[in-house]
This record gives sequence, C-alpha cells and structure tokens, in this order.
Amino acid sequence: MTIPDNHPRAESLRIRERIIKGMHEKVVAEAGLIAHGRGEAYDYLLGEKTPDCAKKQQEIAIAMLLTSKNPVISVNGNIAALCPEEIVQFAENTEASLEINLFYRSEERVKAITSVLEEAGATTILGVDPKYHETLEELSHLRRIVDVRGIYAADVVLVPLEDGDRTMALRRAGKKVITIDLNPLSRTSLWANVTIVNNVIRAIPEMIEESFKLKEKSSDELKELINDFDNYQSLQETLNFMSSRLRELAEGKLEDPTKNL
Ligand code: PTJ
Repeated sequence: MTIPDNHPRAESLRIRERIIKGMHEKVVAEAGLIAHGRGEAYDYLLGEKTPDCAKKQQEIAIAMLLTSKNPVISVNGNIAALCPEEIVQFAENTEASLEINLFYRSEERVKAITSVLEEAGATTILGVDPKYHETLEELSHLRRIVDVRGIYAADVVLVPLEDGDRTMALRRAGKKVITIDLNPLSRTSLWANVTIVNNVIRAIPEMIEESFKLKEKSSDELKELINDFDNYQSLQETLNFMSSRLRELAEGKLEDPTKNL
C-alpha cells in the first residue's frame, strides 16, 4: 500500500508496511506483527525519540561488543525486515558474527532471511548450515538450535527484539547478553546484562555512528565504561524518564490538537 507523504504518521506506517511485507515473504513470523505492535505502544512512552538514557545504554553495548572475544548478533524475522543493511553494517563495525536464530523456526523462513541478509551485503551467515548445529540444553523450543561457531561459542550475544526464555538460557550458559527492547519490564530486559530501551529503527543506525567513535578508544577505557554500568539502575532511569514524561503531559504539557479547529 502507498502511504501518502502528508499522513501525520507516514513514517510509522511505512515501517509497519515493511513488517507486513516481511510476513508475506515468510521473513517475519505472524507473531512478529503482534510484537511490533507492542513495541509501537512502548515507543509512544519514549515520545518516539531516543532518550539520553538509551544513548548511554547504546554506548555501553558497543563497548561490550568491541571488547569481547567472540561477539555474535542474533537475527530474527523482525530485525531482518526492519533494518537488514544496518544490522549487517553494525556487525561489520563491531567485528561480530551474524547468526539467524528463530523462535518460529522453519527452513522456509531461514532461507528467506538468508536472502534478505545476503542482499543487504552479508557474506557469512551462521545458524543456517545443519553441519554446524548444536543445541543449547537450557532451552526447549527451536531457539535451542545454535551454531557451534556462533552463539554456542560466543562470550557476548546481542539479541535485539527478543523473547525472554533465551536471554535467561544464555545467561545461565555464562554468556553476556545485550538486548534492544522497547519494553523495559520484559523478562529479556530484566535478564540482560545491557538493555537498550529504544526502537531498533533508531538504535542500530545510532550505534553504527557511535561505534566509529568508540573504536578510537583503548580497550581499558572501554572496559572502564562497562564496569561503571548497572543494568538495573539503567532500567530505573528509563522508567523514570517514561513516567516523568507522562506526568508532565498529565500536568499540562499535552497539546490539544483540536484547539485551532
Ligand atoms: O522471528 P522469530 O521467529 O524469532 O520471532 C520473533 C518474535 C519477535 C515474534 C519473538 O521473538 C517474540 O515473540 O518476541 P516477543 O516475546 O513478542 O518480544 C518482542 C519484544 O520486542 C517486546 O518486548 C516488544 O516490545 C519489543 N519490540 C517490538 N518491536 C520493537 C521492539 N523493541 C525494539 N524495537 C522494535 N522495533
């Protein structure tokens, strides 16, 4: 569907169209549409902008990826539909491997996502070749299928837009987990080492830019940044940001769009 440029929510609708198209092409799971809608609702609470607390979370996440030995970025259907070029570029900047790991796994979807990532410039994609499949014992569903060269051996895993079980399983397996999740109260957000409460649509391009700057820092400087970080405190900052924004709106800042009718 063509979205008219003058539609007040044109950008948001175009992003929705990407998810819908992705679903028709088997890239996105049907449940991915529901996940997207949930994300949109939380994004309203952020004012659909990146708050300072998310900028800090993004900086720490990059520092963690840059100082890790075997970083892996896990790709699901929503990420492949929303920001394929960006995720490929970000993996390159942080020297992370890309691995397809799906909750609603099927060969058809793995193939569709592989094509999307290849078109976006990815040369090596893990999680595809059954020769390298291993299982993460902590998990009972299909996300347990991981690549021996990737998530199985990783010390740091970025799991954007994720369901909670795997974050818990990865933590129990001794890995550091970074997530990007608009819901600061999700199990993933609470279980991750670093939670970025932001829309992947904004977070990943911003992280690409920031990664160029952080790559100039020494490993000791990056480690110092990480050591000073506390995910619970950081989530509290996000919740404070959301609640004070709502309070300000409730106490008079809410503009009446009908006042000039
Ligand atoms: O492609 P698959 O098979 O691996 O399935 C992927 C989905 C997303 C369907 C699966 O992981 C799932 O069901 O996830 P959940 O449990 O719905 O969690 C998704 C989380 O991502 C929710 O907390 C949403 O608020 C959040 N979210 C949705 N859209 C965005 C987002 N966070 C950041 N940016 C978004 N654009």
